[in-house]
Amino acid sequence: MGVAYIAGILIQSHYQVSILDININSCYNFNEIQNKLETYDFDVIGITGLVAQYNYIKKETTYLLKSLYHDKKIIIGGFIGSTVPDLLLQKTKADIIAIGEGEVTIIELLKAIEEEKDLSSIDGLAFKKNEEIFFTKKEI
Ligand code: B12
Repeated sequence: MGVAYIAGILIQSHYQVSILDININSCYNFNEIQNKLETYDFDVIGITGLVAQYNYIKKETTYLLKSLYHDKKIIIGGFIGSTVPDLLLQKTKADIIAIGEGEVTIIELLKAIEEEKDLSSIDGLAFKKNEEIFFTKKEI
């Protein structure tokens, strides 16, 4: 449901959104994912998930995505983002983690990425700068 909220607010703000549902129990393999991604044109990749999906997100998804789209920012949100943000930044290829509710955060974040602005004034984020992990103020 989280991803639908995020997609809804993005569409309302005139962004284009494509959703690929790679639930852990579904039968996509990585060739199929790659084939599907090739049909999309995108600037930023958002991932959601639960902590139980950590290995899948860590080992496979972010490494595959970064190898294919090394210049695109990868943002992880959802319960996994809120629960283990520092671990995700250390062990996956994610660039930015959204912590807590994402509706306001995602709009501010995309604007900052577009304008190449610093992320420190956006609440509810964790991100890496020069290999150091920074947390911004919590989302209320
Ligand atoms: C509904 C629900 C379910 C549903 C639907 C799950 C789903 N995949 O959506 C069902 C019944 C299927 C389910 C199953 C399970 N669930 Co459940 N479920 C919930 C519940 C009650 C609500 C989740 C919800 O929809 N919230 C509303 C949405 C709008 O919020 P959201 O997803 O957090 O999204 C917001 C932010 O996180 C953020 N966001 C989300 N994604 C992204 C992405 C980006 C890029 C950005 C920027 C932001 C962002 O923005 C959104 C809007 O603010 C929560 C507990 C709770 N009270 O929150 C547990 C919960 C999420 N479930 C949990 C668990 C453990 C499970 C199961 C593993 C249980 C099991 N043993 O089988 C399975 C996993 C199924 C699966 N493969 O996903 C745990 C997760 C623990 C964790 N830290 O990861 C929770 C927190 C319960 C708990 N307290 O233990 N669950």
